[in-house]
Amino acid sequence: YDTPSCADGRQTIVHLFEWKWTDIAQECERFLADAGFCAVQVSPPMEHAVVEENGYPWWQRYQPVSYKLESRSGNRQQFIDMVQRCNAVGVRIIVDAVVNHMTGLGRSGQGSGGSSFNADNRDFPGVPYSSLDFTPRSMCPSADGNINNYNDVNEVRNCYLVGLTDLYGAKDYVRQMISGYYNDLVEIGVMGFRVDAAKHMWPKDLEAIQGLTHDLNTNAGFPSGQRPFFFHEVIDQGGEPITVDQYFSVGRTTEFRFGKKIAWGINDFSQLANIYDPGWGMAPSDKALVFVDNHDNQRGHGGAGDIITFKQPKEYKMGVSFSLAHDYGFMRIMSSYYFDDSDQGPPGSNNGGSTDDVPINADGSCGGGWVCEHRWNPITQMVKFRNAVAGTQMANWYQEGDNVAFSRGDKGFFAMSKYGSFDKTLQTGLPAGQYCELISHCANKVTVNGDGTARIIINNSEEPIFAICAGCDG
Ligand code: ARE
Ligand code: CA
Repeated sequence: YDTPSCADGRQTIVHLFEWKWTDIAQECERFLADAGFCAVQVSPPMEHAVVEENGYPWWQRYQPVSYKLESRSGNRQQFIDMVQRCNAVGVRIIVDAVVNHMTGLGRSGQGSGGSSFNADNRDFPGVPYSSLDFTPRSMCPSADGNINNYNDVNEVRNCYLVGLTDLYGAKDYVRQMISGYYNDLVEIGVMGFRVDAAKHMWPKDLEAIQGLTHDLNTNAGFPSGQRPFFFHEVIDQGGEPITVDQYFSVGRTTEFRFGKKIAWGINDFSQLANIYDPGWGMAPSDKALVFVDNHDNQRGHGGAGDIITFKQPKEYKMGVSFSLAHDYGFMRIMSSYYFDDSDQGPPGSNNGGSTDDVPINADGSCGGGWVCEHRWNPITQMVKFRNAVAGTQMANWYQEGDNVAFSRGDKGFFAMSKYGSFDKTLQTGLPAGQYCELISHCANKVTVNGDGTARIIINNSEEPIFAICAGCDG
């Protein structure tokens, strides 16, 4: 479950947060395929609660009403069309799977697909789930039925996360409904799943659900016998009894400590060494799903604090570029929309809860309130670098003050200078020859000498990043 079935050895996924299926299909075709992205993580595609009172917030999509593919991002037919069109150009789809719970208590009415529901009665006829399918109250040790104490494993996994009705994952029927949802998606052609709130599910229940989940669909271009890719959202920053290693048998885990270490390191380059800190309990590279920020911590939700985001563009470009140059973990890029309020939904949501299209400007950037970090020049270019150096080790580490550099085997060399001016001869580990510097799109040409050294010049205060790789033409 650890290995994503990327086409052509691609190495990076992008979270197109709250994008519509029609826009994602176009983005696969017009940008992501050529840019060398492996896959898109899409917002939860199942039917969700419609939360008018908070202005149709983004988080309504984390409150499932049924597993019908009818959401703010589009309907079933549009979802299928997206998966097929993305697969056709070698870009895979990863679904954000919200299966720990259904909607919050107090909610009832109709979901985004028209199914009726009543959370207080634990009644979700669109699945269907009834009161028998939710974790028995007797199994939750907390006084109010909610999770208050993260030091009690039974409380974290058997009580209600912020009032969300908790599914009883030990029950066969619940496992069948969840794996039925997965199998529907696998049949359509998705590659894998981000399991939301996996910390709040028992690993043995996840294992049972996976056991009922089919191999990837060969008609969608996957090799036969290939298992879906699974990564589990487990916020582990040390200090709690639930740790990422408890989930290694069921796939990868989100490594939230990585984003913190990047933020600290961009602030003080001397802290960029030893980004992978096993002493802190960080997942080994082949178990870690890494990211500089995510849709929660960029707006003060789960795991926030000491995180850099698009709101600090220069620092963010450096943080993401360094991460892409590094050899640790499987990398996810965040692609956001601008917001002032942490509840705020995507562009257009104030208009009755719908979502606007993503317009593309003449210079390749996005308009209409969409940030599109994945289209920011250094980030796009470093995705190519990561593909080119895949499988190599880091070497020739150099750090002095606000400058850092390292090589990736004999395939690539990366450097970064916080204040944008650097001029020094360093060992690149590369074969002699002429190389195109990637961030400048080959405006800078670099000569590597016979002994592997090269004069490295950075002269750019906004994008103070340098990268060359074997076979990369800019
Ligand atoms: C919303 C409202 C609530 C309301 C609830 C029910 O905000 O006030 O009670 O609805 O009606 C997202 C939002 C929530 C939102 C929810 C449902 O973030 O605000 O609640 O959707 O609409 C913990 C979990 C972790 C979780 C984070 C947010 O462990 O799994 O909290 N992250 C995922 C998603 C979120 C999503 C959900 C789960 C729910 O990525 O986007 O919530 O599906 C410490 C602990 C962490 C803990 C963290 C925050 O760091 O170690 O484990 O994370 O504190 O409490
Ligand atoms: Ca649970």
